[in-house]
Amino acid sequence: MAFFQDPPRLGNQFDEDPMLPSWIARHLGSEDVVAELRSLGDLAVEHYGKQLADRLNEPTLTQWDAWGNRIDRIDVSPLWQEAQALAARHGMVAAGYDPRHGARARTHQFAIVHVLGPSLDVYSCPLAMTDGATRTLLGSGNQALIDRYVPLLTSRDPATMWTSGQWMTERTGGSDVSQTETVARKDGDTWRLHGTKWFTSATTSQMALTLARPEGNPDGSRGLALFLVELRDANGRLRNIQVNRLKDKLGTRKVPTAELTLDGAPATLVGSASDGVRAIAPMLGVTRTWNAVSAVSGMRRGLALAADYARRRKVFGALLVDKPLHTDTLAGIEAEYAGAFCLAFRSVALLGALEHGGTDTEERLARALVPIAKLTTGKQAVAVASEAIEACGGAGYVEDTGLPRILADAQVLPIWEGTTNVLSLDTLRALGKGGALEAIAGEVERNVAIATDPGLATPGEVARAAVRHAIAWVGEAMPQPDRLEAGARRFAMTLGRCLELALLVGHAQWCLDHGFGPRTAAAARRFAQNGVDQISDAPLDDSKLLA
Ligand code: MFK
Repeated sequence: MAFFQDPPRLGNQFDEDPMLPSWIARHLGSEDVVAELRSLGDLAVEHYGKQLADRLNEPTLTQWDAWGNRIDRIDVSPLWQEAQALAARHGMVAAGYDPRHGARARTHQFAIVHVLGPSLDVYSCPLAMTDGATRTLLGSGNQALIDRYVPLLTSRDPATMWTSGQWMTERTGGSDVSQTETVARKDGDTWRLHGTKWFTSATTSQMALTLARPEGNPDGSRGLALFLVELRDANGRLRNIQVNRLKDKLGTRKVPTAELTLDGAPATLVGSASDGVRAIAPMLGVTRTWNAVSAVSGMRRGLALAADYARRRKVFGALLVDKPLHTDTLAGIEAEYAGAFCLAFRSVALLGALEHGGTDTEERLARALVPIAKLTTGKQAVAVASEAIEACGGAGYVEDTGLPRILADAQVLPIWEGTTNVLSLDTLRALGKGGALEAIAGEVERNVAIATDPGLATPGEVARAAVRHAIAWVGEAMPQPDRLEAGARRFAMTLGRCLELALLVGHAQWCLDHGFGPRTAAAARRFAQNGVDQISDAPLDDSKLLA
């Protein structure tokens, strides 16, 4: 009988998650939520099958109809159409604003996103921006816009739910948005936008938040203002917007990312006619948190498939799972997942806390923790996805197994919503506000101090030593701007990894005390071995020679 390898399969994506059930028990403790997540865990498996079947369907742009009319119609894949309805029904945005769980609503929402998201072909992208737009509008104080749009953005009815885009990036770049070229001209009671948006995902959305410079405003980001654009008229036609083309991307290929020309698109001013970056900042906090959760949920999917494959694949006389080297490799990336999970969901909890009051310390901590979580988990997601597909051997490199997409989709995570370097600099800016570094050190100490189990002592000390080293380094480097900037990524990554380890240590102790077993403690020990402290000063002259 010829040999055929069994493909990897998924089990229930809630029950099989080594972190989520204990985290939910500790931070939400609701039987209803467990039942809901368990049922979504099965739905995720069902949609994984659909995802594989839908693999070759990608969005298309039809610019002209048969009679020469410009129509710019975008058609998305069948799974994306289903995802829109699922997202509404399961409250993937709405749950975050549901008063039922108070400050813990965000933990509930992102648990749903974590379980279901990886099976929806990056539909998380428009949802993240929809969530960001909701938060931005709620913070704007513009009651007319809140009353009109927030109920649509947070609807649980597929027939009425709207999604929102976020158009910041132009040809001048995605990082330095102060160079935005789009101009806003007053036209009676409305504004009209003229310019080109270079990376607009979710072009199928009904609205978008975007930056433009009101005519006559000064250069730089202070001169920008935040606008809301309704994309289509009552007949579904784009309102003075042209879709120039869809992007041909490495990953996220189901997402209809487009280049747009705004040719007098009508827009509404959200707040004042300046300070647009400040006005859109709440969006950045929310979408970067989505990015961190998408990073951990992407890691989970790769690991779930790699772990199942190891239980099915026999080589050199034994199952892979019984091979010490393979087990060692999987353990290393499982520990990375466990740490990343804690940091992403700690950011989630802080978002919820701030939306329900929140202390000064929580505010300072959140401002720094969001960029740190985004940049740290984004890098981990790529590394873990790469190892996970390698753990499936050649099959991991063959498109119709569906495995390579995990890596290609992960690669967007360190890029969009602020690259690793931009977020490292944002971390320095956040710490510059004062009190944030102390809040991080306090967070590390509070979590390490919970641990009484002797097996957690060494990982706890590794986290403490790393945060001490990071604080000492930044204090020394502060007066030397080039040294500070050159080392900013290693500094931010060290803070990210020591926060992950400390949170892991604290959660491991809780798991030991509450019947969730020793696995999280093992993850903490392995994470500490993987390496935490990355602080070092690479000589600037050498870097110049090399770059
Ligand atoms: C599926 C599709 C796949 C597509 C592939 C993806 C390809 C890429 C697509 C993209 O391009 S996504 C967009 C990526 N770009 C970004 O996320 C922006 C990255 N850049 C930054 O985050 C910069 O740091 C920033 C634009 C914010 C810097 O701009 P400025 O003009 O130098 O801002 P400034 O002066 O530092 O801050 C202005 C105000 O905003 C300040 O408030 P005050 O005036 O009250 O002091 C800041 O404190 C505040 N602010 C800035 N960043 C903030 C913030 N507040 C809170 N959180 C933040 N992160």
